[in-house]
Amino acid sequence: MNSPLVADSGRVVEPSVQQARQAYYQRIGGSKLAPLWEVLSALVIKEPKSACQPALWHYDDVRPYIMEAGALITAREAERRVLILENPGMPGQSRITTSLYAGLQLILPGEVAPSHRHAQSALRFVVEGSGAYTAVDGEKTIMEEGDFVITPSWTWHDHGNDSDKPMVWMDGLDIPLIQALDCSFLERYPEEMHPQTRPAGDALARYGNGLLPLDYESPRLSSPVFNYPYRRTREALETMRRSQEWDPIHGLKVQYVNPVTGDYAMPTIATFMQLLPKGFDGDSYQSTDATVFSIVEGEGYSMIGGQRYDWRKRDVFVVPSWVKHSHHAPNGDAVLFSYSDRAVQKKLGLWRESRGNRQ
Ligand code: GTQ
Repeated sequence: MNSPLVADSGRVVEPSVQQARQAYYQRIGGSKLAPLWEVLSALVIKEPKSACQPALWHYDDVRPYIMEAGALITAREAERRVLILENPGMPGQSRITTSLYAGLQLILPGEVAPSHRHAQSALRFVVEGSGAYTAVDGEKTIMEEGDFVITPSWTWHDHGNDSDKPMVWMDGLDIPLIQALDCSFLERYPEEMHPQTRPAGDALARYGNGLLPLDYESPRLSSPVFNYPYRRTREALETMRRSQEWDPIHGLKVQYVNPVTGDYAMPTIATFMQLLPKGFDGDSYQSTDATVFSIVEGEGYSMIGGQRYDWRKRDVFVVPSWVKHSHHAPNGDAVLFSYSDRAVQKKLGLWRESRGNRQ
């Protein structure tokens, strides 16, 4: 206990000793040094305690602002016309959790968001509209509500809308993670659109049918399937529900996988879809991966850190790391898409969960 590296936390320190220490800190500060014992208890903590706060965005509240942006700036001018979903615990930091970014992107009919590529991986989760596209390395995919679309790290991508209605999707990117690692690169394609080199639907046919081309080896860590259509996911859940095997916390929950490796579909972001049947009254749960939820169907509420958050179709909410929460769908079936940095935490052997009792 008398080791010089143990701080006198909670104990009275003689003013003369305190003064001597402060003077010492000043002196070593000049040599770019600092005493660990003054900060250790804030650095290595007993359990996660995040600046990230629980938060919810009702789509009905946000949509008018998104449409207003459509009148103020073009997709071309903005490069990406997106309203960032900023966590209220980390204002100005362009993040929804400590490691992940979320935004709502608008593409109006006839618009194109020009082609670029970057180190950051992105997911698109379609919230409203039908028929707009994302092109990834020369292959277009037409997007529908509930589709989960990937633009892997360092792949060329542009977005466009050939339909006659606005399209809004949620962007999920690992921007804060790449920021922490200082490994961001960006390149703009010399033309607005990357040339189309493969027919639409090629990747899904090739890699998304429980088949792979003979001796296939993937050129990248991300799934070669870059659109996981909601129609298929929903159909799978509907068939699976017939066995009536409900998890008391998650309902019926699936994870999107890379068919080549069986790992999560993206190297840094884990993605999930879950069905809560009418009357679902979930048990409490906590995990180390702060999670962003987007409601695809239905309505209900979640208890997060003892507070109730009511949600309905198209709303977004976030649960911080290690905060106890539970999901409830008293009035009808609900379907929730979610994403988190679990893919990273698991690779590093850090991920933990605790299946608790009712809150
Ligand atoms: O579509 O490439 O919301 O680069 C933020 C950064 C979307 C995109 C965002 C991006 C993109």
